[in-house]
Amino acid sequence: MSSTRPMTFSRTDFVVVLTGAGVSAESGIQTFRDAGGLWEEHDIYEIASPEGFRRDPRKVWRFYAARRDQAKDCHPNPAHRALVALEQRLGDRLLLVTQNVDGLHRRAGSTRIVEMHGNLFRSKCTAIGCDGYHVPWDDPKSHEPEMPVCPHCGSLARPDVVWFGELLNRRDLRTVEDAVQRCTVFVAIGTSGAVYPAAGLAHAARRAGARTVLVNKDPAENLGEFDIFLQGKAGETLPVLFDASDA
Ligand code: BJW
Repeated sequence: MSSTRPMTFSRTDFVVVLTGAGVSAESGIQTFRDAGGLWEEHDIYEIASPEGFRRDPRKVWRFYAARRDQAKDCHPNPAHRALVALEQRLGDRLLLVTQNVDGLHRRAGSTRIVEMHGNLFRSKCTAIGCDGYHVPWDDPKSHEPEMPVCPHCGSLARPDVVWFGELLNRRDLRTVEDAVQRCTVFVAIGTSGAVYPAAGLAHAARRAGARTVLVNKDPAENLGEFDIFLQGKAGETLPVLFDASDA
């Protein structure tokens, strides 16, 4: 976007960046709620809820196996790389919070990151007592079509992602909420602002005194929580916005 200027940060700024599916769109990964998005093709609660998984685990696994296949062939785009550059510039004065499960931020090189909705390339055991045992993606059984099992106890495994109605990892949520309380700048990128608790973070940050900025292709549902809205594609906007050379 030609009107975007590099953001300047002071030495005392602490920045929280929240990303959503729009950041990976230019890598070729489908978003959820855009035209042609995943929830247009699939019933959201049949796929992304524990009830849906109990009803038809094979169907849910087919969906996630296809997502894994798609994501592993995709590559980080200029938006992911701009956030790595921002981390190099700000160090521990940045926390990147992503709702994305595709792992592209880590593959780009971001390290100060919380994946609040989990990771597509991890599975976990569903058995009570074995709950949370991680089934590594490189375990041969997890390559079997559709229904991977726990190598520890043989029970059905499930994708290690957060579905509707499920609690987020308590430690991750605490890290995110603490960072939002002390941030001076909050930037949301490529997210529709439709899903909580992520959608509530802009409100919390602003109430705590932060400057709030939205970078998105379209107005988000929580647009009113932002002081500045930069409408555009993340891959075009972020390299300019986070360009350190002019700052
Ligand atoms: C571009 C672009 C480009 C495109 N450049 N931009 C408070 C109020 C009401 C309800 C609730 C509430 N608190 C909790 C709830 C219930 C529920 C919820 O939020 N429901 C809403 C639908 C109303 N939340 C939960 O259940 C959460 N759990 C929880 O809160 O537990 C406690 C609790 C439970 C029940 C009741 C109360 C409390 C868990 C939420 C888990 C979400 N899981 C998913 C699936 C993850 C696994 C997977 O990937 O399959 O997470 S759903 C899906 O949505 C996924 C995403 O991370 C998430 C957000 O989507 P995102 O990233 O915003 O994508 P899109 O597609 O929506 O938007 C993309 C945007 O990018 C668009 O705006 C485009 O314009 C833009 N874009 N290209 C820049 N190139």
